[in-house]
Amino acid sequence: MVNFPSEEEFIEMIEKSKQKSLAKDPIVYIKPPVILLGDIHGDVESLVKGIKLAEDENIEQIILLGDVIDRGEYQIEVFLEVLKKRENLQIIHIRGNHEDLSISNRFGFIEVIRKHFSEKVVDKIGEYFSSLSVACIIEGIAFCAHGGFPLGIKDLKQIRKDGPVVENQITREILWNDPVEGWKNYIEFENIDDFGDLRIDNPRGIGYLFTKSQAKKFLEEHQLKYLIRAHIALRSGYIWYNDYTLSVFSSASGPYKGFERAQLIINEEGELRLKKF
Ligand SMILES: [Mn+2]
Repeated sequence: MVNFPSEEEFIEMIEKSKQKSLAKDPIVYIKPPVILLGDIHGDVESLVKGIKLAEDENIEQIILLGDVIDRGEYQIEVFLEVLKKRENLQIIHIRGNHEDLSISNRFGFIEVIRKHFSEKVVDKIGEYFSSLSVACIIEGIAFCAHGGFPLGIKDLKQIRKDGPVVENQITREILWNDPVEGWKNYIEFENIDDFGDLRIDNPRGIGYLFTKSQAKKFLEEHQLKYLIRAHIALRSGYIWYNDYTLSVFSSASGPYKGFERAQLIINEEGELRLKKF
């Protein structure tokens, strides 16, 4: 347990980090090298270790693919660590479906915040969530987001940031969509590779499922090769669903004890390397 900051200090830290995010567009465009981490879900050790590995590799840009909070044992600690590291490192914190007051109110984070701090901090956290970019494009290489891409989107300029509770349909899809392969053990599909233009509701209740061919089409339209996302708990730390879609998971304690967390390194040449840690 770390010493928590005072309410005033905490609000100031969140505000500073929020200002950094506000300066960024809804989609952040970068060039490699970069290191990416998937869901952290309150596992402070995985966060610290994942960032340390980036520093060891001399890679300055770090993408957190969202869901840093909720579920795990160290909610405030993880959030503080993200804020602190963002002061000096180039950390792009992409919004996950848990970076939303309605979700984090149900899965642990806001409850523990309320034990230690007032409603002012909760409001400030909501502002921080709203400030976050929702996707990152590694130029010529990958579309990175927590869940996926919005089905049927014509122009990426339609992608916007959203409020403390995500309500925009496009943003909801980016934060919640899943590859259909991730659900194939749970639901029966006639043809997993191609639904055509059918919209299959995500069994999570928000967003849709997308197929390999839909991912391929989206990536080709934007001259990208890979969709890199998180959002699904993976015992193996990562999984390639097909040639285009990769999921990374970086939490290994609390509800995910025993999981093999992973991170993705993309070097200057745009080559992908997955590393368990
Ligand atoms: Mn998620």
